[in-house]
Amino acid sequence: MDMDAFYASIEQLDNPRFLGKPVIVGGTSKRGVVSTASYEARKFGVHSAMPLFEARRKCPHAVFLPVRMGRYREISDLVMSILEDFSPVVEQVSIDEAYVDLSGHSRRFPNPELAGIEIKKRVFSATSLTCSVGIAPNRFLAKIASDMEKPDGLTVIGEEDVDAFIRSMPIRKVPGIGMVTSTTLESMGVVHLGDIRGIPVERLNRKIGKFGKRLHGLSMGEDDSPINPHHSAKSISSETTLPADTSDGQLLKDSLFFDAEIVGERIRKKQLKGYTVTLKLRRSNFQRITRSITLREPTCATRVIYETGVRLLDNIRGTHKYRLIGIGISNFIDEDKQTQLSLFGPFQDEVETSWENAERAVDKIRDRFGRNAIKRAKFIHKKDP
Ligand code: TTP
Ligand code: MG
Repeated sequence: MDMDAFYASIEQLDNPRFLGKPVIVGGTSKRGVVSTASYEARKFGVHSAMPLFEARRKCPHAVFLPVRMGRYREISDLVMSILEDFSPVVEQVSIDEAYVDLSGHSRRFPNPELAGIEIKKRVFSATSLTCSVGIAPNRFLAKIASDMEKPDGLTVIGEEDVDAFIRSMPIRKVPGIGMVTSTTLESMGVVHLGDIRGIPVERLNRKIGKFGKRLHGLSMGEDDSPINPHHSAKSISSETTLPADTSDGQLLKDSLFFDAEIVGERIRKKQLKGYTVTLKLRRSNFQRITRSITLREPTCATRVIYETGVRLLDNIRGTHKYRLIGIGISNFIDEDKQTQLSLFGPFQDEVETSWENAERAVDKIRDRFGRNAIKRAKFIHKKDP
């Protein structure tokens, strides 16, 4: 299941005067990129990840709106909870997309198509938003099916359709195949996914790396990757396009702190802890840089996430100017499964968990009284004590 034009549809829902109009979500500054565009705006060639200035050129009469993450997450949680009524095995893979394992529910849903219809109905009645559903014998085919009749689609690929489907599937539309790989494959005479079957796996591996083996399996309709409800999020991250390119360490760190707080709040809410902190930067020439550190102890503390980000930043910053900075955490474990004790002994452990507890208390205060009810002293301005 994948929601249609997710952020843009929510904006249209909350502001009915935008219904039927091109809506482009992605911040209002000149410097950002498009998060998503309503289907009305897509007709003009606007799409996710396009620089906003280009979107403005293609569709000057569109409504441009900033991202309201909190609101989108609220609706996302509602949709995900509906999916959980259909099966306990739900794997959320992004804010608006999830896999639902209906196998083993053949008594409740003897006809999978009816389950799809029911999911769409329930999502619509709870949110007034449409989604697209793909039903298939495996994960890979379900993903493709969900995309085929967007928006408001429902596509079923039955066992008996798989072969014909794979033969007619253009190779460049296969998820995971980028421009480079599809060009390589096309130079080998591959037009459809089915054409892969005739190529020996070793040759594929030589040409396109280890994805070759998996692709060969997919071309035979084989994909045994399970739907794993515990892999719901593989990473949590937040990033900010700065108001102007800067090499100022303090400005970069303040921006980093803001994103670390968002990441910290989200990981605590999900009751996870993560081992790996990743810093993401984009230089003024758009060059991307990412650096990671894997911690000895998993964390959910904003402070630890932030300080790890600062360590990474100090290692690479130099005199370059940056236009974007962000931070993420990955490599999760469930908080309550955490049994391993600190390698540094009780003292370090106490310091760390006391911060986590303090931050959890801050989360509760903000939930109840709003974001600005409590903040770090360093962010209190003199004129606003
Ligand atoms: P998608 O499901 O890829 O896109 P969508 O829901 O807007 O449109 P559709 O599925 O109908 O094609 O992504 C879900 C949301 O994630 C999207 O509304 C905005 C956000 N997003 C970004 O912020 N940046 C991106 O590059 C992409 C692809 C999505
Ligand atoms: Mg979507």
